Amino acid sequence: MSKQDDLSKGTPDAPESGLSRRRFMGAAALAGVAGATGLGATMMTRESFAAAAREAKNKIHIEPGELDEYYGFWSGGHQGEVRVLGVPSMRELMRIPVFNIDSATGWGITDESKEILGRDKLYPNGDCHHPHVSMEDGRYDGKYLFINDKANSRIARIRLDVFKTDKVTHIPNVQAIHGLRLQKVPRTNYVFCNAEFVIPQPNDGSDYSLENSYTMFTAVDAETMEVAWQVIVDGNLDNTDADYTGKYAASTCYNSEKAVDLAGTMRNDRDWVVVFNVERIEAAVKAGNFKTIGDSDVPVVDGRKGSTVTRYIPVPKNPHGLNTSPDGKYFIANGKLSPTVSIIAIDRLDDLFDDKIGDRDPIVAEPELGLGPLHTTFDGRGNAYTTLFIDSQVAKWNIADAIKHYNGEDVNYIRQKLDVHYQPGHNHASLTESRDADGKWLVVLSKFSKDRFLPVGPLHAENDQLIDISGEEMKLVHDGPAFAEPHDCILVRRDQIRTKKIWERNDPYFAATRAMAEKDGVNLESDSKVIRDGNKVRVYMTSVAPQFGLLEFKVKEGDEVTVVVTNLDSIEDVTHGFCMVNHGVSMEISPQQTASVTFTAGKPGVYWYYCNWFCHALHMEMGGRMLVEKA
Ligand code: CUK
Ligand code: CUA
Ligand code: CA
Repeated sequence: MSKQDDLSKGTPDAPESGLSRRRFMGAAALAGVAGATGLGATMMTRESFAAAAREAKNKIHIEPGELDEYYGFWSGGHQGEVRVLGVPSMRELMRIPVFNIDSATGWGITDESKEILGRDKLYPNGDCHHPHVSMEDGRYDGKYLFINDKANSRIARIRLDVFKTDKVTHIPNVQAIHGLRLQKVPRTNYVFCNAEFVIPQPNDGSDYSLENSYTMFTAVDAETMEVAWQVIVDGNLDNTDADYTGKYAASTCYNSEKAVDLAGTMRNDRDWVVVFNVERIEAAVKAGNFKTIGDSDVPVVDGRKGSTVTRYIPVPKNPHGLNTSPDGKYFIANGKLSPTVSIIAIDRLDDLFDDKIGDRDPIVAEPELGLGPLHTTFDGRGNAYTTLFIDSQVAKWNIADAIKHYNGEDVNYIRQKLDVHYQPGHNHASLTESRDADGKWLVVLSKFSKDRFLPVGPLHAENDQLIDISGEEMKLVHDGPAFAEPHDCILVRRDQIRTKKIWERNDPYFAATRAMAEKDGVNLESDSKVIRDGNKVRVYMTSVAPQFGLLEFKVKEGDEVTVVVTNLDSIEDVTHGFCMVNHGVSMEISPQQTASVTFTAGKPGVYWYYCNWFCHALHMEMGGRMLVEKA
């Protein structure tokens, strides 16, 4: 057994069986991929590993009552939400429902959330991958978090003052928004969205041929959340990132073949990175060089090969992640089926667009890292960290040395390879998408946990591992089980997020409900009353722990009942709930918040409503009765 194998068990005390599983996984994942790399990895002895791990573990122990240094925002994958963790403790702080329906807060149940989700398209599911925090001059400004929904071709925005989703945009003309990144400079004016699948244009059943099928790159205005423009591309689109000048964004394409079967998507030796010239696209839109499709009025610019607004840089087949280095110099495309990553010099892109250099000339290195490179992240000290899905490792490597090696110098650019458990997708270092990349912590999001946790049946947790990268060597310090399936996360310094402790009464989140109350002559801050309007009944009530403003109200069977609750408590943490028994109705009303929910009154009889957020010693007593009469 080699030292490398020995360490593959992760901790010195891990059972022997871990090794055979590990080998099995590696072999299974390898099937269909040829070639292997034998690049040298840093070796550690059992003793030095244990000592280093002990030292690093002390750093992640946050004493009870103490606060973490970073907010971590995790995507919830096909579970549809965003999760907030404290880093380095990895304690879960909050969940923010986005594309899912949430029983606790009433997301997807309340009138306010249905309005945001779009009443005509209330999908019960989502598939989010890429959470990103808005920026000002390449630094997180802590205003918004944006995230994609691959399942239903949407993007969402979360307000980071209240940690609530406030906008959802359905992207027209495309299917499956996957890659999502933000413009970094001068600020996040655009949210860039990659649509993954090619579809007929228009997709109305008149034509199913692949010749007329394509996909698009979409820019959404970050403030209005309206679609600004779209660009038709050749091939498909996977991941994307933007540069630090505001001029370029780049996306990987794994399906240049436009295939609809697995073998077909691997036919070409090279696919490409598409580079988008934002200025030229804006100019084309301004000059009217666009079309519209179907009933959408979004300007669609043609960016297929030969267009002036895009360039296609050939890279080894089926690339995946696309990451911009925090010094602003490089786009890095991760090889997936190739053991390499392609380093693209951003300062050569002007020449590429002016046709002064060839389409492969922006590539300044293609270092070989190991099997299945998926995503790369950075420490701000010139090193990059790339996940190797098939090898179940993170490779730490030096960018400058990789470029020297590419130019023929005899240097080793690999700094260390660390085993992770197992099959990592994304990895993400603290502040890495900004100029402030500080190289302290690395989160590796592993798809398989195998034997790392107590068994819970056939469905396993995933494993988000925390690694200390502040020193020369990477040190694994924490295993964090996660429910399906956080592709990606982002770590933001805690002082970059400024939250409200209680709601402000004039918050736009419930402005529409306030307008409705004003029309009914109701003062939300003081009134509890019932307004009948044909078969619609609006029930307004206040809540002050431990009482609702109304102990009972009467409606008729089949009435459309809207209950509006305003929480007049202004003490931090005193959140009330409103749950109407046997009506599928539940919602959160936090201090100084107004929330409303609409439902159909059931069969005649008595129905209790109660507060379902624990608010007071007499919380159990906080309730009332809806009396439903015969219609
Ligand atoms: S993708 Cu999932 S591991 Cu959607 Cu960012 Cu690479
Ligand atoms: Cu109000 Cu519990
Ligand atoms: Ca391909």
